[in-house]
Amino acid sequence: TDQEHHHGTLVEVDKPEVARPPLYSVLLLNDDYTPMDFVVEVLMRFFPMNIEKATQIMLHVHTRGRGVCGVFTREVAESKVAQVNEYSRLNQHPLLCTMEKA
Ligand code: TYC
Repeated sequence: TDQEHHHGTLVEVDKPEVARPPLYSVLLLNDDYTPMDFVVEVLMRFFPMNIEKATQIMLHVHTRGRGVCGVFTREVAESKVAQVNEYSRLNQHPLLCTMEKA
């Protein structure tokens, strides 16, 4: 913005702005087979939250089909998705995690 300097001179003064990285929502998808307690365990293990919050999100996904576990920068979101899907496969559950631009 223009500001009045001494001697009545106008000088340009810009507020330094910090770039905010694009954010991504990490989502859990519902399925008919993954046990509810496994979904709650996954939420607590990979998205630090208490059992009450994890149960609330699990029930939201169960009834609505999908739900947001958290919002992260792209690289963190990609890492969460990979870890959750690997952990689910390892435990032989079809639970799917994905991400989309927030
Ligand atoms: N629908 C599953 C059941 O009835 C529970 C479930 C909830 C599965 C959330 C996946 O992301 C999910 N056992």
